[in-house]
Amino acid sequence: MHPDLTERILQHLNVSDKVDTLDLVPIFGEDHQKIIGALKSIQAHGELVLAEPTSRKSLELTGEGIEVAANGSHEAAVYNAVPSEGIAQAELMKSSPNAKVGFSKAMSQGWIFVDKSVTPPLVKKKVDKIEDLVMQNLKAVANGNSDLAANVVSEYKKRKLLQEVTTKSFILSKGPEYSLTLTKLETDLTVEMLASGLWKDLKFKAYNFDALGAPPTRGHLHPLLKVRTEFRQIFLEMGFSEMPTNNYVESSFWNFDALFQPQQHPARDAHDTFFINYPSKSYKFPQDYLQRVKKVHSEGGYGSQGYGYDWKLEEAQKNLLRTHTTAVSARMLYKLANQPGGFKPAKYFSIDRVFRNETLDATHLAEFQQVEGVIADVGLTLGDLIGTLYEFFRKLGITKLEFKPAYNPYTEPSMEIFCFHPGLDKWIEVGNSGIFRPEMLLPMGLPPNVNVIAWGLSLERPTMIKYGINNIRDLVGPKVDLKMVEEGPICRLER
Ligand code: FB9
Repeated sequence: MHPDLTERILQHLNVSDKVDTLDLVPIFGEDHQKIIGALKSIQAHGELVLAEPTSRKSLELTGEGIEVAANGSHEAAVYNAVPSEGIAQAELMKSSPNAKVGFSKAMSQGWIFVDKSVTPPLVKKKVDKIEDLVMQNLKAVANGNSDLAANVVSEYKKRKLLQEVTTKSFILSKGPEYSLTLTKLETDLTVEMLASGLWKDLKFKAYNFDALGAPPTRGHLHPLLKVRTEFRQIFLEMGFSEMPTNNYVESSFWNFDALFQPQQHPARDAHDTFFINYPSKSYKFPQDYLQRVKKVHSEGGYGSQGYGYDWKLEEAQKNLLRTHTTAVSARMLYKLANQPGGFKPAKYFSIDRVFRNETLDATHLAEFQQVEGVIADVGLTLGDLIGTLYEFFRKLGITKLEFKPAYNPYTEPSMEIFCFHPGLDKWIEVGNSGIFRPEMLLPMGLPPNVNVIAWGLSLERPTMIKYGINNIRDLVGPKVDLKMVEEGPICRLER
């Protein structure tokens, strides 16, 4: 807005009682929107001006009308395309984009005719020259001075050369606080103004309650944490309690031996597991339980033949970064079996980091967050596990599941879980599951009629799918774009 436009409006009202803002356009040589902006600025200073809304209808050229005003009517174009010797109608139709309309108008004007005395019939000129009134009339309208007859306006509107527009404007007149100049509006009420009483003579800018505040700088939750919250909510809704997973360092005993995973199993090799140099060993184990674990590995028991190898304490003492949260599940189940008052059914879950010395690729790092659910109760069956999985994944918006037999050292039977993901429109692996083996549960002291069903999945895979991230390094690690964290939408897993 031109800075003195407000004063020009005030000065204009000093010499004329009323004026329509639209009539100021040619006077000020300014766009109507700029004049309205200046009016709003004046109104913010008080009732200097009264502005009564009004509107007026006016004619305006359409896009096609502007084209005709510049280049002539369609009928004139067709007339000018007819050579002195005449032209076949089909040829004439190709002469201009609107030749069809132009031909019928030129015929009705008597500018051209079809000579059927020759073969083929030819379109010929009927008059030597024409006056293109349509072009002249539209030019007049474009210049703002037209008093076209009503029937002409109606015809041009029908031909979509003219359109009627309603323009809103304001009739301005002096307000009760009229003045030739604008007094500066104060934006801050200061202590000095109050103390001196100066505030009484000042004008203050109206407070804009609709103004948006500056977005406060604040923290943003990482997508993994948003998805973790959703998973946690699902488990809590299903009556599960969260396990204490605040120990990344674990002994081989709890991570492997307690799960009946033999000491020579390849997963226990340094190629797959991160062993800790310091402190390299754990020494505190429940001795009676440890002896039962040693026995079931080396000699068998509880109906199992065991693995028949020389189980070594030193191997079990080795400290490592836990390779799965099932190590925590083992600790919790041992506790459940030996709590005061004896075993009671329980449902546990965990969501936390696990570490594997794996080959890194676009979707795998040396660590991931494992999600695990565990249910311990009398007489649980594979059907209970399958039913629980259907309910768990239903809460993730997944209803089509398939199960594939699999192998885990600590569960039998075991199943890989697949789902048809509607968003990806394909079957994908979504986890692993099984029933913990008796060789794991009975040495803990759990009653023989108690079964424990469990399943696991990762947090990264659903997060990457949910947030459309293809490379794990765009989700976690030093190369993550913090804008992704800041702008990531809230997480609704079921949608
Ligand atoms: O998370 C996995 N896939 C997945 C999960 C959810 C999802 O989106 C939800 C539908 C909305 C999409 C995909 N997987 C398990 C399958 C694969 O991604 C797999 O390639 C990677 N697996 C990890 C381990 O790989 C070394 C995912 C991780 C995994 C695998 C098994 C368990 C836990 C995590 C387990 C277990 C278990 C079994 C029995 C008893 C107790 C625990």
